[in-house]
Amino acid sequence: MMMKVNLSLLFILLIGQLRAATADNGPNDYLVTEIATSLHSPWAAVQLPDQRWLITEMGGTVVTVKPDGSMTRQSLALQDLYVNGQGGLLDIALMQDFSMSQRVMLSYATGNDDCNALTVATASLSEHGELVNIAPLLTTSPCRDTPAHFGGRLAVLADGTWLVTTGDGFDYREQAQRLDSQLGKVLRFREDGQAPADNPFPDAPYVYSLGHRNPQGLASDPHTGRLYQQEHGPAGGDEINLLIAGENYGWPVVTKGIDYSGARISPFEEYPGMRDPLYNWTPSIAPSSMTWYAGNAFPALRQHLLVSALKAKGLFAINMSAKPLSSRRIFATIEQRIRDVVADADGNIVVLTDGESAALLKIAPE
Ligand SMILES: [Ca+2]
Repeated sequence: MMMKVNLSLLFILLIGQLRAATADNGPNDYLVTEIATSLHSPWAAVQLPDQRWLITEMGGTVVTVKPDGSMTRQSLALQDLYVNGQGGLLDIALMQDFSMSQRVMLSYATGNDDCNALTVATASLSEHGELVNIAPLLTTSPCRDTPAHFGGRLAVLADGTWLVTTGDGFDYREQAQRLDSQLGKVLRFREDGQAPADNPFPDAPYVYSLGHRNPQGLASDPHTGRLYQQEHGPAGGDEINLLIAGENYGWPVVTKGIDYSGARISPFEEYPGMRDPLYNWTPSIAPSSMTWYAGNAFPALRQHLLVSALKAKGLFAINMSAKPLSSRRIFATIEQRIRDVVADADGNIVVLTDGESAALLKIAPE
């Protein structure tokens, strides 16, 4: 009798563990289909209300994919576009009033090998499906002479103002701490390119936060309005931060990563007045993009941040209502460098792979 009770108990415990394991690893029953292939070094994808996709390619082209799968490619008239290394056409995002205005925001590198920067511009989608009336709004200063660490991620806030992340230019890490430089910052600007009057630093009107290395993820929880930012660390020290106006996120004074040479960048893993990351990946996964998942297709992923990774080749999920936070790989059969992650109108998860012959993939429940 005693034996039987123990076995039943063991059985219940085992089932409980199996369920926990399934829930932990994320959805197991999913189907991956191709929305588009033969994309050339794509950087970002956005779905329009009419279900078309717009995909930026770093060389300065935008691919439009219709629901029937047909593709067109347009070379954008981007004045002074700088294509080299990590530079090129980067992000695209829809204006809040896109349904009426058909306007989008773009980010791209401008300049040349000796003096380059990040530029943000607006454009309009014509009735022929082409991006026209491209109007630059702002260009970061000072310029740098490296083809690396441009940041470039755009996000619109509930009040209609915009954020753009800027990188430290790789060789200019000290400037991430200086308010007279726009390198290594998150900048906030109005749709007309002006600085909002309520930005935190009167002497640096566009700066929203400082102390960043190469941030390429921005996401917000629509219910709480909390903003999350993600950035590439050096060797280790990739971060997710709770983004708050006026805060200093530490780079390069504080980092949990080390330099590629193996040298310590900083003796400090924390420092007074500098905000710790919510989550840190060491070793690095190279986080390229991030979205807050609120869709219905994968209920187990609601309240999660989904993070795409280049180096770690895949997709990660962070349950933002768990304590402590932990990151886990999801959809493990996707073993490719991922450049962007978004959800479509049905809550399916859509990822953009990286490289010269890349694809836009839809992950749907099976
Ligand atoms: Ca930091």
